[in-house]
Amino acid sequence: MNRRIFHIDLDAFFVSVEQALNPNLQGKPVVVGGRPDRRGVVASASYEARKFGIRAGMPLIKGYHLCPQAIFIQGNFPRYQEASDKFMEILSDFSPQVEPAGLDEAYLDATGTENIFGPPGKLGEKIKERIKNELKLTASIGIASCKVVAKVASDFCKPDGLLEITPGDERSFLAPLPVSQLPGVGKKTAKALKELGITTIGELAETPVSLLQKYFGAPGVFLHNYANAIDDREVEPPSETKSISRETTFAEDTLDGSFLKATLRYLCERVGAELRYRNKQARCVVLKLRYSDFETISRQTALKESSDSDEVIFTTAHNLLNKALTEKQKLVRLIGIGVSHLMDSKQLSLLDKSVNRRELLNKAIDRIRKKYGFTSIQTGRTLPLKEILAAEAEDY
Ligand code: TTP
Ligand code: MG
Repeated sequence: MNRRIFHIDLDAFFVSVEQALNPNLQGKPVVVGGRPDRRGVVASASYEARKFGIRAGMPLIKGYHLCPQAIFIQGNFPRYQEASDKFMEILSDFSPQVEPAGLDEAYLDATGTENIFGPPGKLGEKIKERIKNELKLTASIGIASCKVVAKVASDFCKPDGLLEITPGDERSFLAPLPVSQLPGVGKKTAKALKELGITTIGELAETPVSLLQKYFGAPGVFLHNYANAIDDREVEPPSETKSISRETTFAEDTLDGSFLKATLRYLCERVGAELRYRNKQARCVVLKLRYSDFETISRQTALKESSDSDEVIFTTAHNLLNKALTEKQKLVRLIGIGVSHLMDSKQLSLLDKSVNRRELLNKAIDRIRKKYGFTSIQTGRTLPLKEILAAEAEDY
């Protein structure tokens, strides 16, 4: 049976979210990435800005030279995360087979849903309409019998497009397009292919697979298959998270106990926030250390009761750290913390007021961080990390 796979990608995502919130930005050249007099690159450019040649990944200053009248904005990641969550929720109303492929893109398998939603083109229109009404955003949708063709089709019909490739037409749709349109063909591969005299996907499809394998190794087989619209990858909804971890490598190896402790605290808070975001509790805490000679150890403790509390994770991890530091007196290059054996959060006992207060405090901190960024609020114990956090905030 012919599969009906959708690739849905939001148009000029970061910029469009800003435009939806601020109508003054609509219809104008807008760039999200930061102020042009600062170091940094363009994250997203409105289609009006693209007319001037501005592209994602370009230094902001170059964008400014191409279009000085463009409006440059810093951007606000939590807003994009929120829009992304709502986008995925809308898609999940149409099929249980939804695979997020990025913040603003997903595959959806609609095979066999005609009885409910009508033909694929109609379903595509419905999805676009809901995204438009509920998020004030436009999406482009490609529909085909396999992932790779659906993705090329959604790129091809941008912005605000809908393109269905009829079964049997896949190869002829791909053939005239430049090889750079094929997922997996970056600048380097496109250049190497050009040296072999291959510039279109059709030419790539005709090239013997043995030759592509000789030049590109195993990826050569994928290139050949994709160019011929051969792609049997399934749409795979994300599997249940089994563990959550955060780690950091130091600029300089260290044995400074208070610095290690503060870093550990920071990482535990990140892990705790992620647990609560996912409505999970953990039964096991794992500490990872890599020493300057690259020896790597991990030590773990099972918790008596499952928890999502920063405090519990940190206290457990700190005990593990102290033990590890007395075992070995070697400079530390990397520290990491993970939690595993996850289960869905249960209602905490109302009788245990101290647990409940901590829970409320963690929730309040999460809300502030969601709004203003993770580093907007620091507990006393991560204060020695001020410099690292400031650098991280700037990178963002
Ligand atoms: P894309 O879907 O590649 O780009 P886009 O949505 O801005 O534009 P379009 O799809 O219409 O071509 O990426 C989605 C978001 O990911 C984008 O809005 C910002 C972010 N992003 C970066 O931060 N840096 C990048 O280099 C790219 C390509 C995207
Ligand atoms: Mg996009």
